Amino acid sequence: RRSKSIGLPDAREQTLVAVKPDGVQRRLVGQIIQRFEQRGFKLVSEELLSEHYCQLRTKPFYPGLLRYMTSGPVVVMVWEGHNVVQMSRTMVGHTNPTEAQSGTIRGDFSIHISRNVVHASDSLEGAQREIQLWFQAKDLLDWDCCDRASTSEI
Ligand code: IDP
Repeated sequence: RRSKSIGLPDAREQTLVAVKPDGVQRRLVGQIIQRFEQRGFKLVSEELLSEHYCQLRTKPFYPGLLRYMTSGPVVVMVWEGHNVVQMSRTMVGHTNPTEAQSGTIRGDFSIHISRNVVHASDSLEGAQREIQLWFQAKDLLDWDCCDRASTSEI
């Protein structure tokens, strides 16, 4: 059953929040997002999903997949590091949560293939295509962790 909106007058007001470099480097992104979620704010962002999943458009589950993926906002990120494509897939786990091992994200947090909580690109080429789809080059930063930079450089 769909819940009724209580209709607060300014409930559609939007703001932009950024986690600044020290917040990112101190691994606080998750905790900061959690504060906004717990306070009751709603995360809103754009949808490019039909393009994202265009290779699956002939599959019988595609209409349902699009309905699922556009049912609310998604949080899209680019993570960087040695072997990150393959290792993210390992961390995310099998597409079907029934097959996903405990300890993987899908294995720990999901039970059905059509609600498997997270996406990670499946190849270097796929990652390149998806990153270009969601981000402009200017959105992607080349940065050194503060652990390695001397404070006099900042
Ligand atoms: P992946 O997400 O593990 O890379 P893909 O085969 O690329 O797997 O499928 C993309 C998404 O489509 C899956 O994560 C899942 O949400 C959905 N999906 C895949 N196969 C099925 C299916 O048989 N039924 C329902 N949804 C599916």
